[in-house]
Amino acid sequence: MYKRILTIQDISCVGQCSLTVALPILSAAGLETAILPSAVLSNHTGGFSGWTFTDLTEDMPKIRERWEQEKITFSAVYTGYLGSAKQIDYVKDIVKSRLTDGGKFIVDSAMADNGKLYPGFDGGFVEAMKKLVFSADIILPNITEAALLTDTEYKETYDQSYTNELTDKLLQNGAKTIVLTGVAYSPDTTGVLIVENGVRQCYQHRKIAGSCHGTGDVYASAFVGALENDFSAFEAAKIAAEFTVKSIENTQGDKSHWYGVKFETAIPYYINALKLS
Ligand code: PXL
Repeated sequence: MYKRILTIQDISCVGQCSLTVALPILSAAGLETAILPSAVLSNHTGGFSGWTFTDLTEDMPKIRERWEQEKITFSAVYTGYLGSAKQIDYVKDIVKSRLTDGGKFIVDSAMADNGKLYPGFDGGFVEAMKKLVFSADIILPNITEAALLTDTEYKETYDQSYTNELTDKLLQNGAKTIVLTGVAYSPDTTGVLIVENGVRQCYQHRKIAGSCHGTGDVYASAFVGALENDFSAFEAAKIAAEFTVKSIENTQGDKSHWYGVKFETAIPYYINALKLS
């Protein structure tokens, strides 16, 4: 079956995040990709001095109604950065109405990193995001988001007992499959912790110095692309990790490219890893 998936996140016109990352990666994964933009920004909010923000919340129910009339459905729905807490109810309506039976609902709770919420988000948004995350089939929080979603203290350095606490609390609250990102037990490694069918598995890989913007979106998109090519969550998490590391490596040393990663350069690797070439 030719899969059509829907991704709901913002258009940051410049900055290599959200839809400008998700669309090319999901296309490379051989998936027809429909979009629902949550907002349009001139550029992302992570490091530029300002940005425009056009909220598209009220377009969402109108678009859903049109899709209902056209009988358009999706074999997966993948959400990222959302523009307002109100959108979360609209997204839930879309999933309920347009996701095919057995289709996966994947949520990247893109709202925070490095212990801080992104500009424009507050506690009310976190509470709303909990509703979305705990209704999803698969979630991809980073450590900061997992701490916020479980009302747990954020820690910069930690061991396995902390990441087990986070994933246990996520499961207790209703999470099903968890891909916890940015799990770094030592200064020079990082990785992901996957909880799938009650089994916890960690995939650690080399860490590249410095923080990179947009890697969460590259990672989540590559993960969804692999998952929808029938890889398990663990295999998809590994492929996405290697693709993201290569993208970061290919960006290192170019100071003018501080705002995102050159994931385009690693797309041939990704297609090969998915065995599509
Ligand atoms: O990469 C996450 C993201 C998505 N969209 C916008 C952002 C960010 C992170 O800062 O600002 C607009």
